[in-house]
Amino acid sequence: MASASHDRSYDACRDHYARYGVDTEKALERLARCSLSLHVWQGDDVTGFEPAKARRADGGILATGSHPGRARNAEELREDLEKALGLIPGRHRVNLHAMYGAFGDVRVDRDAIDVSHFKGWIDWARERGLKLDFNATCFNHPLAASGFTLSHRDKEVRRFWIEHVKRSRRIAATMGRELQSPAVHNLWIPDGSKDAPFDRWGPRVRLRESLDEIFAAEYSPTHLKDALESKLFGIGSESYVVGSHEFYLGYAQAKGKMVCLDLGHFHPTESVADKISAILQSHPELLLHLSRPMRWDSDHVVVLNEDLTAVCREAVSGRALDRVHFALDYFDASLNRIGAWVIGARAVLKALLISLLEPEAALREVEERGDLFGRLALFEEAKAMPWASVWEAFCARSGVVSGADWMDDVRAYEAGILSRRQGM
Ligand code: RNT
Ligand code: ZN
Repeated sequence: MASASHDRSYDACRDHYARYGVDTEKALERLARCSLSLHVWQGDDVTGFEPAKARRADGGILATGSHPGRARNAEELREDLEKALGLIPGRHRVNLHAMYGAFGDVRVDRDAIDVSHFKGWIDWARERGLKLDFNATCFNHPLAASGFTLSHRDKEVRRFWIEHVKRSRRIAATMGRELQSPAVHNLWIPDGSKDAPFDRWGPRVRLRESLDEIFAAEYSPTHLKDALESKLFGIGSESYVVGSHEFYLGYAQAKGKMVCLDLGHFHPTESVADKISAILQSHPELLLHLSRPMRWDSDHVVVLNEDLTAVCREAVSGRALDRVHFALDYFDASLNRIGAWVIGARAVLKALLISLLEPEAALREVEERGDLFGRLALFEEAKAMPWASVWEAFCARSGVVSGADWMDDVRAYEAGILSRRQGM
């Protein structure tokens, strides 16, 4: 009975959209091909699995909150990811950091990691038909405590991190080859200073040289895609960030790499959405880190808001969905972590769907005629179009619980599994 009334509401909304020249079936078909990269670090508060490691803010990254149930090892993290992925319609990727290897009780420092430490993840991904992305971890480590890594003035510290990133890229390329889908390797480093430096040049010269060394190893683009993530400021790098947006934009363009735009890494009034059509004029592809800044780069759980929809609309209206990689990047330890994944991922998919359902032809037509009233009116009408019924259909067809019923699943998992995890 529920599904009959469900279908009726979908049929009605399909007709509604058809009046604006929008084909809901096409939108659903396109949405099903959008893969998000789900970040493992929401599941364990960006801690990682290196032995005997305290939670440190080196590099300015630290999740706040103390909700019980954090994943303490790879088995728990994978179990949690499976739960979350089961509540997210579509086929998605999993995004790892180097600190999530299986290191056992042995101390394997970051300059000694190799693909053997990630075999468990690759096997797991293969069994479940998932694809992987990867990140070097240049924070949460004593050699990052000074606030400098690849741009450190000490050659030995630079050597350590160069080796780490080289190894991370090699691991990523192996993942891409084994799972037959290029892994995106994203590089974010915390380098910068709390107070105003005299020399803004030296660290940037050293970063460029370190990157040149790192990227000297070439991999097939069918195995690996490199991205570089800038930041405006961070905890401990309030006044100067070596890898600024301009730095990486120029470097990436010169070297054929992608830039990564994190929604929390720009001035609060700056539109990341507006950058997409600008950057994609001269860059083939782009990585997005979907996050929700709250006054600053706070990494709150992504929700369906105007910023998110604006970014998705740019990728859709520019026919650039195949050129933009959508990765989630936030970490909130104050609430159920599986819920945090699902809320964020569903929000992005909804924003993509809303964008795919926009009355594009009508909007283009009024804009081309210079009908400014018509354009504004259509924008407003579009906001109230019945996309929710199409979303319900998407969930139903993907075999995923729709509406708010998925909340019950998360609560049952919390009661049955998460609550048993002691000793955080
Ligand atoms: C930090 C960057 C970076 C990290 C993750 C863990 O400001 O956003 O992307 O959040 O790599
Ligand atoms: Zn990020």
